[in-house]
Amino acid sequence: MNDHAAVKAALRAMRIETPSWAYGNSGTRFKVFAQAGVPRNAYEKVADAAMVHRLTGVAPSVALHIPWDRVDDFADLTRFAADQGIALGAINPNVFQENDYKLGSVCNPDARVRRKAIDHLLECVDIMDVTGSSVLSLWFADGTNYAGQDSIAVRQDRLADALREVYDRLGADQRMLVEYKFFEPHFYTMDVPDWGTSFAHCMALGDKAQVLVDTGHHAPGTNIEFLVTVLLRFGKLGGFHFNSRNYADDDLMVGAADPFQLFRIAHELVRADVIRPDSGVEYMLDQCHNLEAKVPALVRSVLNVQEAVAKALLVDADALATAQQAGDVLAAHGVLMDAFATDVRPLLAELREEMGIDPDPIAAYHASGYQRKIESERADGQQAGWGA
Ligand code: LRH
Ligand code: MN
Ligand code: MN
Repeated sequence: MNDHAAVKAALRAMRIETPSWAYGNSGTRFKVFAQAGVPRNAYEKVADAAMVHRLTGVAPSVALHIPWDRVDDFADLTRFAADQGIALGAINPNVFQENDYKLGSVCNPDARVRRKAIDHLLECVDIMDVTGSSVLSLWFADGTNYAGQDSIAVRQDRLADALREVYDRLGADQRMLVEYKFFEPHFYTMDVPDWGTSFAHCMALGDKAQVLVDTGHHAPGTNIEFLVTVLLRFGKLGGFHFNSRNYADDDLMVGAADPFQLFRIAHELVRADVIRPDSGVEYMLDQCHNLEAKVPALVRSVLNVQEAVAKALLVDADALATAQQAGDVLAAHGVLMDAFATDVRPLLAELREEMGIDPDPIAAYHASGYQRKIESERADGQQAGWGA
C-alpha cells in the first residue's frame, strides 16, 4: 500500500489493548522494585490506561486479570472506564496463584480442584456479561515436572472437558482465546505448550474458540509469522499478547528485542487484512515494566506496534507479487527490506496531528504533569499480582 492516506486511515482505525497488570509493580523472582505513583486498585489502573489512550489515540480498552482486578461492582468499574473514555477489554481468569493449583487447575488430578478452577472461569464469563467484554483470555499454568508424574493423555481429557463446559457458557458475542506457553511454571510438560495443542482444542470446540499468540511464549528460533499465517488461514487466530523476549518469557516492551520480527508478523497481518478493528484479531499487550516507568513504557509499546504496522502497510504488494511470481528471490526480499528500512515516524507524527493529539506522545506525557500528579496522590501502589 503506497497511498499514504490509506496507510494513515488503517493506522488510525487500529486498536491496541493495554493490560491492567502492566500498570502495577512487577519484578523478577529476585526483587520487585516498587515505583512511585503506581495504581492502588483497578480504578487507578483504568485511569492510567485512559491516559495511554489520550496520548496515543489507539488504545481504547484495558484488559483485566481476575482476581487481581476484582472490584465489588463491575458495572461501576465499567461506567468509570467509559467516563474516562475507554472500555474494559479481555477478561483474564487466574487459575495459577492458589495453593490448590500446585498440581494444576483444570488438569489437576483432584476433581474438587478442577471444579473450583472451572467455577472461576465461569464466574469470569459472568463478569464479561457485566463489563461488556467479548473476550475470555485463557492461560493455564498446568503441567508436570517429571516423567510419570501424571498421565499426559488423561490431563488432555480433563482440559478438553473443562474447555467444553466454559465454551458452552459463552454468549453469542463472546469468544474464548486459548493461550499457550512452551514451559514455565512447569518444566517437563505444559498441558497447552504450543499453538498446535491450542489449535486442536479450539478446532474441536467450535467457532468461538481461537488461539492466542503471546509472542514471548515460544522456543528460541520459532518462526512466529509462519504459525500466525497458518492460524489465519483456518480462521483460528484470535489475537496477540505482544511483548519482547531475549531469553524466556521476558515480558519486555514489544518491538524492543527484535523489531524486524514484529515487522514480519505485521506483514502477514496486513496481507491477511486483519489490522481492521472488526477483523476478529485482538491486539493486546502483555508486558511487565520492572525498571522503566509504566505509563510512558506502555505508550512506547503502542508506538512500537504502530511503527511495525506502518512499515508493513508500506510494503509494495504489487512489486512483491511480481518478484515472487518471477522467482526473483533477491528482488522479493528487497521489497520487504525497503519497507522495513523506511522511517515511518514522520508519517505517524502527521497522523497524530490529524487526530488532534500531540505528534510526540512521550514528550506530551512528560509535559502533562500526570506522573507528578499520580506520585503525589498515590502512596503504596499495588503489585501487579505476581513476581514477589
Ligand atoms: C503467562 C501470561 C498469561 C498471564 C500473564 C500474566 O506467562 O503470559 O497471559 O495471564 O502472563
Ligand atoms: Mn500472555
Ligand atoms: Mn507470559
